Amino acid sequence: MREAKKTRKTFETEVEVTVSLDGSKEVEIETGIGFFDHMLTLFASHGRFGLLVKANGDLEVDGHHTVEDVGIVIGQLVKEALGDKEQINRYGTAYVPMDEALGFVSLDISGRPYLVFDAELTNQKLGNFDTELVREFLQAFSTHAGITLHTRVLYGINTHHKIEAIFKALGKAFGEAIKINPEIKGINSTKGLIE
Ligand SMILES: [Mn+2]
Repeated sequence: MREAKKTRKTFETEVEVTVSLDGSKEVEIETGIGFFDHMLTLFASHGRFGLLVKANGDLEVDGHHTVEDVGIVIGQLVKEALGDKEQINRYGTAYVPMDEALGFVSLDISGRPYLVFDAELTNQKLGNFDTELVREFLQAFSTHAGITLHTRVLYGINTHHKIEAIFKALGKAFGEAIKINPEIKGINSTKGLIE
């Protein structure tokens, strides 16, 4: 069963996360940042994996540490849960529309962290969430999971819709990439290893 959990505590945040790629599909997110909870719920639900997140961060400063640290821990646990990555598709790509906005994500569970982020988010704040933190989350997640992650909002007007399209596409692409494919013998790499 591909599952991992941990608690990470610093002077800025305390983050408790469980990632379950095969077992429970339960999703429960509580970070103190409503919009971020909404996005993580979309990510896990559309990725068809279980995700429990409880974060208690220094929101009196702003949401930065909380969002970044949740991204770090989810990334670390995804990497741990995937183990040697045997028989996974490895790649996932998705376009997802959200009303007038179109989001795109293409990712490779390559062991090589890289983020390409191309989205114009005009509204700077959604509730107590700073929209520039979308990039921070994806950077932390891709770095610690070892994922090459490209995302783009092709067009759109409403910032909430644009970000929602990104997170839904992230879920769909990730769900595809982690899926066990019986046609793949061993590791899906001509090198024979994905670190
Ligand atoms: Mn929404």
